[in-house]
Amino acid sequence: MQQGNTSARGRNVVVVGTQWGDEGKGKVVDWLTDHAQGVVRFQGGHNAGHTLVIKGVKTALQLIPSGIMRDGVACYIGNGVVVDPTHLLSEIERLEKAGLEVRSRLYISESCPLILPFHVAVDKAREALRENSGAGKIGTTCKGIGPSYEDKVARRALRVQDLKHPERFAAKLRDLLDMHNFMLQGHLKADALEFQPIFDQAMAMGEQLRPMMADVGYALHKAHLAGQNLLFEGAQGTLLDIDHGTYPYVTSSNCVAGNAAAGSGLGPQMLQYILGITKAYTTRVGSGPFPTELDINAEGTVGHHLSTVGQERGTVTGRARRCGWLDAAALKRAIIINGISGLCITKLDVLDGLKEIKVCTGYRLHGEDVDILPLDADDIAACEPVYETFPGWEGSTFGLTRWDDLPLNARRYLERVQAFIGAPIDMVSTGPDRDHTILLR
Ligand code: 2SA
Ligand code: MG
Repeated sequence: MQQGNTSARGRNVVVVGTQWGDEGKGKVVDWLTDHAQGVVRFQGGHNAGHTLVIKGVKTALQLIPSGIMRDGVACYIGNGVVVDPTHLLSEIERLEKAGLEVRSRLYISESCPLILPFHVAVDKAREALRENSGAGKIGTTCKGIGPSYEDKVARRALRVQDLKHPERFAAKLRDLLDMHNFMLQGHLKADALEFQPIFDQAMAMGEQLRPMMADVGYALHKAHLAGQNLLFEGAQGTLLDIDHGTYPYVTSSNCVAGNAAAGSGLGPQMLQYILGITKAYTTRVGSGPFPTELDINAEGTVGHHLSTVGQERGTVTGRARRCGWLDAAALKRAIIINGISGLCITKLDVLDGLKEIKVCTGYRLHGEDVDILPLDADDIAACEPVYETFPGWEGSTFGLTRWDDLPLNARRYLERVQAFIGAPIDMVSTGPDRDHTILLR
């Protein structure tokens, strides 16, 4: 591979996770923002945790696009995002306290469905019910994401635009709350919520959010016509996608690149480069099948190494992430679904010091060889991974910025992964800081 100028810069770029989230998208989006005038979130909500390290200072963003960390970059929350106004305002205030200018360059689509307190109550009560009934939790972040998307699809959601119309808001809220209280008090065996505090709080927050409400699709269209570069920041990852992920152990939105258009209002023709972010190993937080999973608790094992050296804990919930080897057969599916133009491999330095490194290149499933992640979660759970084993490397890759400086075995490992998955590796991230980046194209 040769060092050069990545084609991920200088056009409209979509950044998506190719695994189960936490691939390091936040850092890469921040890095690419040098060449963008706008950053757009198009799905998910504050279940996301995008960690950025700038000059050694760590910031975790959940709902606000990572572009907010760069002066003058416009940040758009597209219609595909579910917005919890309480959380949004507290995230704005946190960033303002850190000295950032937020309100003048944050645009919130009027069409975003709201997350309201009863969505959170339903999310929590459902998880408890699943656990107690033996069905097993999904392991959601309990932020009300799923219940809010349910209301959207059922065409009864309260949206950001409703905050501008108190009477309309009140009427819709009464109906919606009645329905959720019926569920909460019925089979979810939880407490009902009261109308007035939810209404009063929503109206007060609506006043604060009003100057930021926007027609995001049209604003993006105009930004594009003006020659601006836009960056679309995916949240979660392909294997958590509501349609293409390990259903039902998924989130409730489409995390794949195709949704960057639908979830923002800019046409798909305007999206020129799809950058997939892939961690050099695999993690998953929450329940569901994970063929290459390793035990993270036994000291001295590879699983323990990945978990501790990689500091694998949920940014939002603090949960320990499950860890395992890179699953290239799953990656292959993610590359196809997203139409990946190029990949960025992150956290390569976490593999430093391992004697040998494995990559899953297929599975044995019910006595047969399979070369791509199956679609059915039960089949995935029954998959036995087939591994290729590589020798590890000596020395540290941490912070390296040149391909040629990587140890030979690290280069061989990446070249083999690239050949197997059939997509180019355009970037390698060797540490959390902006500068810890190797650029290949
Ligand atoms: P939800 O809350 O309905 O979206 O949960 C459904 C599934 O989606 C997973 N999920 C995530 N997986 C990885 N990272 C996420 N963001 C946080 C982070 C998570 C955290 O960056 O670390 O702090 O725990 C994220 N958000 C949702 C979730 O685990 C369920 O499997
Ligand atoms: Mg995360």
